[in-house]
Amino acid sequence: MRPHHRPAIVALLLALAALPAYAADLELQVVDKNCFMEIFEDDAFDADDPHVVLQGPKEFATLKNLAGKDWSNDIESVIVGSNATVRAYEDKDFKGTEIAFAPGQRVPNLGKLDMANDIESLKITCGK
Ligand SMILES: [Ca+2]
Ligand SMILES: [Ca+2]
Ligand SMILES: [Ca+2]
Repeated sequence: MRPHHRPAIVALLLALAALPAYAADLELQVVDKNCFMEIFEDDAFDADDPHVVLQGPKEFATLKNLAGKDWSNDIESVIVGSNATVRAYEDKDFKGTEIAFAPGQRVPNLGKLDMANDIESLKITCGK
C-alpha cells in the first residue's frame, strides 16, 4: 500500500465509526418491537376474547386466516405500536373506505370511526 493512500483509509475508518447507528436501524427493520398492531375481536381491548399482535412491516390483503382465525369484519378495538402507522380498509385487497392509525394510537371502540366489525385488509408500515 502506497503511503499517499493513508488519508483515504482514515476517511474509511471514520465512516465505519459512524456505522453503529446505521446498523442499529437495520436491526430494527428485522424485528421492530414497536412496529406492530394488536387487534381485538371485541371492544375495549378485551383480552378474554381473541386478540393477536401483527408484526410490521406487513400488508394483509385479507384477514381470513390470521393466527388460525378469520378476522374479516370482526375487529372492534386496536392498539398501534409506537413506531407503526396502519392503514385499514373496509374491504379486502385494500379497497373501500380507508382509515389511518397514527403511531401509538389506541382505539377502544372502532364504532366511533364507523369501522367496527368492518376491516378486511391492513397495511402496517414502520416509522413515523
Ligand atoms: Ca368479550
Ligand atoms: Ca368483533
Ligand atoms: Ca367490511
